[in-house]
Order: sequence, then C-alpha cells, then structure tokens
Amino acid sequence: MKLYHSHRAPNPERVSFFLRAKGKLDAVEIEEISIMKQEHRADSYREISPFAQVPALVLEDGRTLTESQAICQYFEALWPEPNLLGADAFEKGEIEMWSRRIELMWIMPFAMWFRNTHEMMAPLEVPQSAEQAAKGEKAAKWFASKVDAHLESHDFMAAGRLTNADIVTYIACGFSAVMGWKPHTELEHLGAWRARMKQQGFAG
Ligand SMILES: N[C@@H](CCC(=O)N[C@@H](CS)C(=O)NCC(=O)O)C(=O)O
Repeated sequence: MKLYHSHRAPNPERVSFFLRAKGKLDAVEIEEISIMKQEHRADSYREISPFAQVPALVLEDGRTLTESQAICQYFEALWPEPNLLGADAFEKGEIEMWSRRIELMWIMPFAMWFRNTHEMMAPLEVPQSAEQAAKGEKAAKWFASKVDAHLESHDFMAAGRLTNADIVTYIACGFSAVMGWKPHTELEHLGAWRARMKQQGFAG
C-alpha cells in the first residue's frame, strides 16, 4: 500500500508518526507530495484525494482512504499492537477526546494563524487576514496552556501510556515552530512531557 505524505505538514506527519509508533513504517510505501509546489492540486493527485489534501492511503486493490484519523484507525485495526487508540471503552473515549481537542483547539486555530500570516502560505490562503490570524494565535496559545495544566498531573495525554493523543500533541508542538512559537520551551509541563516523548524515540 502507498501513503501520500508531505514532510513537515501536520496531518500527514501524524500518520507517519503513528506508523512509526506501530513499528510499521517500512510496511508502507511513502510518496512525498509537495504542498509548496502545489503538487496536491494536480489533476492526477485529485483522482486519489478528491479534496486535494494530504495524506491519502491507497491499498493494493486500489481502495483509498483520506483523513488522517481514518487512516490511523485502519492501521490500528490492521496492526493492533502496540495499542494506540484505546484498549477498552473508556480508553477509546479518552484518547479520542484529547486527540480531537488538540486537533480542533490547537492545530486548527494555529493553522488559521499560520495560513493568514506566513508569506509561504500567501499563494494558498487568498487573501490572508490579519484578523483571522490574531484570533487563531490567541486560541492556540490559550489551549496550549490548558494542555500544560493537564500535563502537570499526567505523564501522558490519556490512558497513562503513549497513545495517539500524544502523537497528535507532539505534532501540534512541532507545527507551532513554523511561526517561531515553541510552547514546549515556554510551558514547563509541556516541556517535560516532550522530553519524555523524545526518550520514547520521537524526533523533530
Ligand atoms: N482533515 C484532513 C485534513 C488534511 C489537510 O488539511 N492536509 C493539509 C496538509 S496538513 C493539506 O493537504 N493542505 C493542502 C492545502 O491546504 O491546499 C485530515 O485530517 O487528513
């Protein structure tokens, strides 16, 4: 199977980090799609991903999945161990709760800030809006402080062990650096948690 991926883009990277945590990175062929070169908007790629987004997973028989979380769920079902999406009903709910919170209350507002400010994004976000950027920055920073407070009393985001919630949070921290914002250097508990992730082999 083939994963269409973009290096340093948060949604594809959460899938490749998920695969790495499963120990299955080598089981999937990876093809890089350059968002900066707008390769994701080519007609040939739109045939794979109708909304022109990365990642996309194409199985041997041609069936296709897009949406990073859907692809991770497919991998979890294919390779159940190590469990990353929850071993029982409560874990499944708790991991999903934190993953969704990070996605909706950190990554999405951060993306609004980044896309509406960074010159690299100008061709993709037309027109850029300073007002949207300011709203996004404020919301992402507010939520990062809530995550820091959560990590004061938790070694991991959910379920007491490394899960998808940690992967999504790690991606959020890394993505934030494109705006020169490094929340893990400003926020004590987030910083300690990130150091633990690095001990588990996370890089970047
Ligand atoms: N909900 C989708 C979002 C995918 C997405 O937005 N991917 C970004 C890269 S992180 C993309 O393809 N952007 C292209 C663009 O904005 O034109 C998912 O989770 O996979």
